[in-house]
Amino acid sequence: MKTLTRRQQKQIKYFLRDKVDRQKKDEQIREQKLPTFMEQRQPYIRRLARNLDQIIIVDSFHSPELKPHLIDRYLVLAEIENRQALICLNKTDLLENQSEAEEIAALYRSIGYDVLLTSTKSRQGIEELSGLLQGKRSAFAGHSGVGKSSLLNAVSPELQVEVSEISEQTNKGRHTTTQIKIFTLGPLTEVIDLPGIKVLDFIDIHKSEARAYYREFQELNPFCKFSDCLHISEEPCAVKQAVAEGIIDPRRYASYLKFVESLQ
Ligand SMILES: Nc1nc2c(ncn2[C@@H]2O[C@H](COP(=O)(O)OP(=O)(O)OP(=O)(O)O)[C@@H](O)[C@H]2O)c(=O)[nH]1
Ligand SMILES: [Mg+2]
Ligand SMILES: [Zn+2]
Repeated sequence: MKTLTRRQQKQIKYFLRDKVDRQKKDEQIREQKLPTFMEQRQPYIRRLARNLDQIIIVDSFHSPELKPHLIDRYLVLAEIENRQALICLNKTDLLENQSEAEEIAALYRSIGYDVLLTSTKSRQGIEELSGLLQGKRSAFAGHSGVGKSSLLNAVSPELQVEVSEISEQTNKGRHTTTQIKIFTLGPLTEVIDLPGIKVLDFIDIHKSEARAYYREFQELNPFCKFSDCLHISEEPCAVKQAVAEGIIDPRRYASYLKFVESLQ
């Protein structure tokens, strides 16, 4: 018999796991227990978000590279859970040209999100970040190595949160924070440091719902010809028209298409 490659073995393993999951899902649907099934499979940040005042979405310039599509997925999460989001673009000291930071900050501000440009090295934005934490429960979310724990240390050095260097080979973080850690900074101020997460699944969201979670699409959605327009191939489409006219940024539209593709 031909021996299977490791890749094939892995594929089979995933397939079986999927199959078990599918059978379980069918059973749950039959027994009307779908919400429980979905709930158990939510990424923990979704469940945590409900107990937060704000989600601080951290990303970094160059090391590791900025991942705008991941920022957008975190924003979707904030929209679904109806939480305040603060985008924190860190490591501005690594930029040769600050206009790169200003440009991406302007994009998100134009949609209506708060954006802070920070650096734990030059301390840009740290006082402001500290101010925005006061009186709230916030969690720092983002992929590994972007500087979530370092930002906490910059705000409150006495916390002495563990951080480590980016891997030189991969230019990625080393998953230094492995557990959720809650710190109390004042009587009403709590901050939560999260392990790096770069995969955010939305198993309970249907493709047709995606358009509700891209904030700048919301006011255009009713003007598409079809009330359930996905803004992909339907015509006429108010969102596609807004992209063509430069009202919606093509990067956000591309990220939306990728997001829809990733859904059921
Ligand atoms: N140049 C520069 N480096 C930074 C900055 N902030 C953090 N770093 C460095 O980035 C590396 C990773 O920082 P961490 O704080 O451990 O990152 P993290 O997001 O907590 O990573 P995980 O815990 O793995 O999710 C460390 O070497 C930090 O010194 C910054 O503003 N500028
Ligand atoms: Mg960390
Ligand atoms: Zn449309």
